[in-house]
Amino acid sequence: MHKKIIFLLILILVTIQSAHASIYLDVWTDQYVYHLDEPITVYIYGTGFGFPGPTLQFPTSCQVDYIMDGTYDSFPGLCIYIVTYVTLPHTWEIEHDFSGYAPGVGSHSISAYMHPPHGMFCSSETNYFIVIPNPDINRDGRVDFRDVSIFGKAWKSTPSDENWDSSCNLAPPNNIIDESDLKVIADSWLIELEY
Ligand SMILES: [Ca+2]
Repeated sequence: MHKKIIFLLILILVTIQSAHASIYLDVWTDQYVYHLDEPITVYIYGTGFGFPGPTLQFPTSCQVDYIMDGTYDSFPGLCIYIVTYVTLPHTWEIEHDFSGYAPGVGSHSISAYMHPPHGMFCSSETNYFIVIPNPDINRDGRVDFRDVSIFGKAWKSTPSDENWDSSCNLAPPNNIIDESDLKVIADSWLIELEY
């Protein structure tokens, strides 16, 4: 009888662990290509919570987060999303705050992270997005002659020149404002951007 109870306890523990181990987080961004400083919305889709059931509710809670380029900022409210009641599976939508970590031009990785206890047996997808230079130099939401006017003042300058303007260095890393930078503007001529 005693052995039977121990067996049942072990069975319950194994079942709980198996259920936890099935938690899976898929993560992606609302766009694949961003201009520099453009807002990023992160989506995290959680499945397989199992125990304690398909609905997560108070006092049980979980904390889901994302890690960009391996950089995790735990500052409260920056990119942490605490859930006390949700029907699962569920998609979390989180705005990326650039004051924590501003991704520069290039390719970036993003993965999801769920804090313990639910995250103890959690696995996450890693996804990617790219950031390209922003030809909207004056950030007024439109690539037009106003940007070309600013660009013209920095023409053929290098970082040691007085008229150097890093916001015109659109095709790094050559560090001279030249035809390659002008091509970035030309390729985006009259496009409209939201910030
Ligand atoms: Ca502009």
